[in-house]
Order: sequence, then C-alpha cells, then structure tokens
Amino acid sequence: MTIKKIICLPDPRLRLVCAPVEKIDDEVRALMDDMLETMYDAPGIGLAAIQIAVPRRVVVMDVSGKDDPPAPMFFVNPEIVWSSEETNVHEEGCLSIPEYYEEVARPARVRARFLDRDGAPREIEAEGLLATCIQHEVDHLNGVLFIDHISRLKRERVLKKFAKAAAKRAEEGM
Ligand code: GNR
Ligand code: NI
Repeated sequence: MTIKKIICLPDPRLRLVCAPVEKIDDEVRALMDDMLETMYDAPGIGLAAIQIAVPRRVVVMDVSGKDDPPAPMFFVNPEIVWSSEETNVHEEGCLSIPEYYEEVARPARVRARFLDRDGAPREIEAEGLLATCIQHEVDHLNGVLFIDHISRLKRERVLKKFAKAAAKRAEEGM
C-alpha cells in the first residue's frame, strides 16, 4: 500500500468524467488499498480515485466515529438511484480544496447501487453523514465539486484564491 499525492484545485483533472471499471481485479483492489491508505493519512472520510489522479469510477469511504473501530467501505461504479425530496444542510470540506469549508444542501437520504470490492452488486440506503459523503464522492466521478453547490460569489472567490496560489507557486518555481 502506498500513500499517493492528492491533486487539488485548480487541477483540471478534477473536472473529468471518470470511466467505469470494466472488471474488478487485483489492480483495482490495489488502487482501492492505496486510496484507503491515502484517505486515512490525510485524514478524510471519503476519497474518489480522481483525487489521486486516476480517472476511474472508484470510491472509498469510512464515516465511522474516531472512537469506533475502522469501517472501510468500497464502491465501484456507484450510482445514486433514488434521492429524497427532503434536503439536509451539512458543512462540507474536500481534500482537493484544502482548508475551505461551507454548508451544502443535498437530498437527506439516497439509495446507491454499486459493486463491492469483490465485484458483487449491492444497494444501500444512506442518511446523515453517509448520505452527504456518498453524494460528494459520486459528484467527483462526474467532475463535480462541492463548491458547485454553493453560491456563485462564494465559488468564484474560492476558485480565484486557488488559481492565484498556483500562479504564485509557478512563479516561485521559475
Ligand atoms: O474528508 C472529507 N470530509 C467531508 C465532510 C463533509 C462532506 C464530505 C466530505 S468528503 C471529504 C474528503 C473528500 O474530499 N472526499 O472527496
Ligand atoms: Ni472531495
């Protein structure tokens, strides 16, 4: 297992629509192991493969409390097949948008269909933090970030800040 580098704004790869996994083999399981180790190291509660620059529809999550035993979850080709009308507001952050947090409204409950680590089809109904996180991660697979769900003013402010920081780093690197 290896801790990989997490790509951040304004990296354009975060806007890619990721490709479905055709076959869950040892290579895909090795990717999931690297993702899990990278997520725990960060630390975070979810990670999409594109965040380590792999444009595939693979997600890992662990929303267990810090005093609970680890509870890793693996999702291949996840799809939201049902969302509640009722919404919930949760403060979100993203490892690819470091140190920025904002409240986001999303469906309070969702049903997700996916393949597990062994390639078996599964469905779960989620609420609370699990529902928020799974929607945040499925968004990543479609090139969508949580800042796309906040006001345009706030979003443009964040994008500008990260673009400016990248430009400054590039200049210093010259
Ligand atoms: O670690 C993370 N915390 C988090 C908090 C609220 C809503 C979503 C998340 S996911 C985030 C890790 C991440 O960037 N996953 O893509
Ligand atoms: Ni994220």
